[in-house]
Amino acid sequence: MDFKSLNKNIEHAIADISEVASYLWQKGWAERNAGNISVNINEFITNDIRNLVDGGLYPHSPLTTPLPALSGHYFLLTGTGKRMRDIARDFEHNGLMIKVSDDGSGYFLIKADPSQENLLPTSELPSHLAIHHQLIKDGKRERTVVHTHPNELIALTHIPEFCNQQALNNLLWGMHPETMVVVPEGAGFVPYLLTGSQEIADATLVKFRNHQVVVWEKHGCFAIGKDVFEAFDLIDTIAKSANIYFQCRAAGYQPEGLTDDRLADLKILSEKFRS
Ligand code: 2HA
Ligand code: ZN
Repeated sequence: MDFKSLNKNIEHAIADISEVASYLWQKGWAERNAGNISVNINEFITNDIRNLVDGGLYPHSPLTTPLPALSGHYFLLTGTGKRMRDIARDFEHNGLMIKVSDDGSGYFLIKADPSQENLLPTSELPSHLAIHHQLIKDGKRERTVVHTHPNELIALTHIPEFCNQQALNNLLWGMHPETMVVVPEGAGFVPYLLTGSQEIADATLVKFRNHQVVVWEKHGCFAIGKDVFEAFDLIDTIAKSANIYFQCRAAGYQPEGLTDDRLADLKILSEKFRS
């Protein structure tokens, strides 16, 4: 099944994933198979293509936690063990579609090329689906989740002082005016937990109630957006702040940062942009 030919919306969603996958690789945030992307494409599955897609369903895999609000929803996902740089040039051999079962207890696989037996969903599927489930339950507009390994953010969480959400955000906001404008609620911080586990998915989910971007200690970060570009921009913005901090430190000084008054003005500005 040629995913791109299903309809224009799905074709665009795949082109967007591929473009952001190439940014992640170029940024140096996607070593080997690092990172993963998911997009809820349910609104793009029209009745005329539903039968076609459902004709290609593979056996059902159970979910650890049932996700009733995602019942029958379709997703585009990057494949486990696949390289971002390969996803960028060929989504259909490095990514796949899933459909959550009608009772939300599991999911079916849909592959562009069914002979690819090793093509399975990202190892971070529990976190991705838990976030999508909450977005739908809460009536939010975001439909994409991006996970990547930005060196500068990982490096910050190797400094015990910044393994604290308030201290981390004070630093990120203080390094660059744009960060307060783009991420006024700050980044959520999840202390170190085993990658791919339900525990890290649950801890991440709690943070996405009040944040658009979440940093995982000594691992990387997750962001949500209405499209993959919005999610990428959030990560790019906080990573830039972290970079500025390290550039100052590498040049031999402690950066001054923005004062509380300046940050308060920027917060007002961000509210104006959002209203
Ligand atoms: O896809 O990034 O967190 C590999 C990972 C796991
Ligand atoms: Zn990761």
